[in-house]
Formats: sequence, structure tokens, C-alpha cells
Amino acid sequence: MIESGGAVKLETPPPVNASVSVPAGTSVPGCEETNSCFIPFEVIVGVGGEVTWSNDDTAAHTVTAGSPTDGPSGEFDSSLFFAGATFSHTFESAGTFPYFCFVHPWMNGIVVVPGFTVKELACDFGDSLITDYQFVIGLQSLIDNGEITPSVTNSQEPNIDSAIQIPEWIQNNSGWWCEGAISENNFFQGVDFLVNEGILKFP
Ligand SMILES: [Cu+2]
Repeated sequence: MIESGGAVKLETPPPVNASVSVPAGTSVPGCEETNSCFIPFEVIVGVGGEVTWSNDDTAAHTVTAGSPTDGPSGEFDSSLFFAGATFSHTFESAGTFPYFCFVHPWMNGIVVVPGFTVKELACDFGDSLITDYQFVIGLQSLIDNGEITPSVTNSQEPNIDSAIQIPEWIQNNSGWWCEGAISENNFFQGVDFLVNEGILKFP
């Protein structure tokens, strides 16, 4: 079941990345009856995850966030991409992202990026269920949503990549806070550290 952004719990770690096929024959109506204009119709990725669409049809298509009735949302748009080509987009915040093909508006799909609490994120990181990068991206989305308020500031745009390494003590604290062995304040020292290091941005 799909609920609006933030309602889906991060109970098991969603895959970092996902692939979607634009199958042959989708340039004529019919695939919408079985939700098979994009396969799979629905993909779930974690915050920071990347979805790659491959055009396995002979016709050109688009992957356009939004819906035929409301129009493009502006979240992402491949513009026309041709047979054999791919298009990728990285999802940096939680939410539910419907999309369609601008040329063939019966073609619909959806990307779900589950929301989570600070503690769920800490528990997943403590258990190494998510990568250092996913942890940072997750923290940043919680800061951006006003769910975390660091006590220090960094107004510079962070320059991080998927290979970023977070100090082990922060991962240990995440696991210990998850288990109730240390206080929330201990965990948030790690968040402040990451802001001071320029890894997280606040405000
Ligand atoms: Cu199309």
C-alpha cells in the first residue's frame, strides 16, 4: 500500500538503487491495464538512492515526474530518451513520486522513498543496514524537514559523495542510542560534529 510521503516506515532497508524497464510496445495503449508500461510499476529506494530507467522499446519515451492530469511536477524529467538509452535520478528526500511519459500519457509509474524517524535512521546505521552516505543523506533530509535541529551551524553547501566515510564513534553511538544504552544527546553530538565538519548543512 502506498501512503503519502513520510508514512512508509523504513523497517527493512530499501535497496540503494533500483532499475526500471520501459518495455517494448508501450507506445500504444494497453500496458496501463496491467500497470506494465514501466516495469516494475512501483519501485522503493532509500533516501539517496538512484533509479535508472532503460528504454527497452523501439520508440522514444520520457520519464517525467508528475501526472498527465496535473502536469510535470519538476522533480525530475528525462526529456525524450531513445531506444537503448538510460536515464537516472537520485532521490534526496522522502516522498512518493508518481511519473508518466509525456509522449504517451497512459504510461505511469511511481517511485516511493520511505520516510523515517531519526531513531529509525540511527538504528539502521548502527546495524550497518545503510551506508555512511545514506546515513548522511538521511540526516540532511531530517534537518531540512525540521525534524532535527543541530546546535551548531554550517551554511556552506556540503560536498559529499557516495564514498564518504563517517567516524566509527558516530556509528557506535547510533547503535547504542538505538539500544537505549546512551542518551539522545550523545547521539546528537555526532550530528553537531558532522555539521562542524561541513558534512551536514544547517540552516
Ligand atoms: Cu512513452
